[in-house]
Amino acid sequence: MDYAPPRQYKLRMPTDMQISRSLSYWLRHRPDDAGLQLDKSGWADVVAVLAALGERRIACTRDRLHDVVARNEKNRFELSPDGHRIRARQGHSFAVDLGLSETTPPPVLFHGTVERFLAAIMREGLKPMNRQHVHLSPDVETATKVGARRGKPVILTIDATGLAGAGHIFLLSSNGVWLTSHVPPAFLTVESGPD
Ligand code: HQG
Repeated sequence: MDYAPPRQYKLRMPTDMQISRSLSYWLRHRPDDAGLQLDKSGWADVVAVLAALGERRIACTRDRLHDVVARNEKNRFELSPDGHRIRARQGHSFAVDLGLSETTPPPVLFHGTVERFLAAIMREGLKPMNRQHVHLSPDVETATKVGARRGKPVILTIDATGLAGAGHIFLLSSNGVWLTSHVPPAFLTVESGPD
C-alpha cells in the first residue's frame, strides 16, 4: 500500500528569496527573532542560522546557504573564510563594526527615493532613518532601482566631494554601497522626477 505524506508535512524547496529575506531580517535587524547572537562585527554562527531556518520549515543545507550567498544579486551577505560564520555586508539597523575604513568618494553619488519623502529630505537632508547610515549609490541606474522599491523613483545627486570637504566621512561597503551619516540639503539636488 502506498502512503502519501499529509500535505502539511511536505517540505517545499524554499526559493533563494525566501532564504535571503530571512537572512536580511535576522542579520540586519532582528537577530533576536531567530535567537541568534551576533558578535560586534555582525557575524552569526552558520549552524545556528541553519537551525533557525529549519525551525521555520525553510529547508536549507550548508551547501544551499553557500549557493544563496554566492548567487545573491546584491552580494548582500558574506561568509567567513572558514564558512562557519555569516553576516550582512551593510544595511544594519543596529550598531555594528563592519571594519570599513574611510574612503574618498567619487565627485557625485546618487540616492533613489520617492516624491512623498522629497519635501522632508530637502528640508532636513538625507537621514539614516531606521538604519545606521544613509545609503548612496555610485550610479543613477542603481539609485533608480533603490527608489523604485517604493514607487516612482526620484533621483537625488549628492555633491560628495563637497560633503567630504566639509568633514563628512564616507565608507564603502564590501558590496559597493556608499555609506555616510547625514547629507544636509545644501549638498543635494534633484536629478530627475517627479514630473
Ligand atoms: C528616506 C536596499 C523623510 C530615504 C537598497 C528612503 C539600499 C527620508 C527611506 C538599502 C529622509 C529610508 C537602503 C528624511 C531619508 N525624511 N524620508 N529626512 N531621509 N529618507 O530602506 O536608501 O535590497 O532605510 O530616501 O538597495 O531606501 O535591502 O533606505 O526612501 O542600498 O539590500 O527614507 O536597502 O538594499 O529607507 O535603502 P531605507 P534606502 P537591500
